[in-house]
Amino acid sequence: MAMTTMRDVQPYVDSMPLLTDPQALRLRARQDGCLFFRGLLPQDDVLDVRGQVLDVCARHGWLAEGSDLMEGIVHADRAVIESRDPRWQAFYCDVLKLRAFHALALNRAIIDALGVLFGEAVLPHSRNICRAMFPQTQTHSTPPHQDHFYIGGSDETWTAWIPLGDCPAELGSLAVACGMHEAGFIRDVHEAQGAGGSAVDVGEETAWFGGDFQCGDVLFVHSLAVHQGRDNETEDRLRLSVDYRYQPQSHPVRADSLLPHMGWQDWEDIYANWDADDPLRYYWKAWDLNVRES
Ligand SMILES: O=C(O)CCC(=O)C(=O)O
Repeated sequence: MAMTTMRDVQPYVDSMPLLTDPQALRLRARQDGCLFFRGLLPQDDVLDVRGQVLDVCARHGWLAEGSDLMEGIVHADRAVIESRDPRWQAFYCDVLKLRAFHALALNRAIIDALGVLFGEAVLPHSRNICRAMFPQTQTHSTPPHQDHFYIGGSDETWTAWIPLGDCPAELGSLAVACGMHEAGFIRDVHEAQGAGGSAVDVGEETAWFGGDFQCGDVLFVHSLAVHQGRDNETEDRLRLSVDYRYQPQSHPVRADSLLPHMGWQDWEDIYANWDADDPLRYYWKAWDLNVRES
């Protein structure tokens, strides 16, 4: 659905200086329901994934012929929406096979930052997600939602939202409703167009956190924080981003958080062209986890 109107948008506050002060970091996390880190990731690592995902886009005929790959300029009149559309499925299955896409989720800078927040070992879920949002597809912008609705398990689960490259607000970044996480889990959820397909209502008087992202920035969103995708208002640019989820390792985790996103392939399909002894394969099996079916 087109994004909920945001009359009051406050800029994200950079939490980089709090990484050496766990108590202050946890206080901000409790208060804001989100944590923004300017330049947490090395830009080269993010751009490497961007290039590989755009290469998949190009192979699927999504990009303007003759354009610079890294610009992500879409083919005129082409708009593929995240759905069961066979064009989307074919693209997405190829993206999920990219080793670099999964490796970025385990980047030391992310794990270390969340280690400070959790005060214990971090469990990165392996159900990593990539989003590709075409320009002028506002009716399919991600509706306001809480991630706990989809993830279950521990509500101390955090999503890292990472744009694959610079992402000014007009390209369609992510906005977080201030304070809504404090009300707990919202059961009043209705069907809506856009990633996930479900929405919660947010009043127009609600204040939001939002702003421009630079390549390397990371936004962590608590599983009860209400957030929405912003409309991609550019003329011809694809917005690429990833969602990776994390929780304290001692907390219960729902089994499907460790399965490939969408369920269109299994890990053996994804790992087919990876080295047989790649340490990223089934990395979570090295830990004694409290895995629950629901
Ligand atoms: O990138 C988006 O538009 C939505 C990402 C998101 O909110 C999520 O995966 O929970």
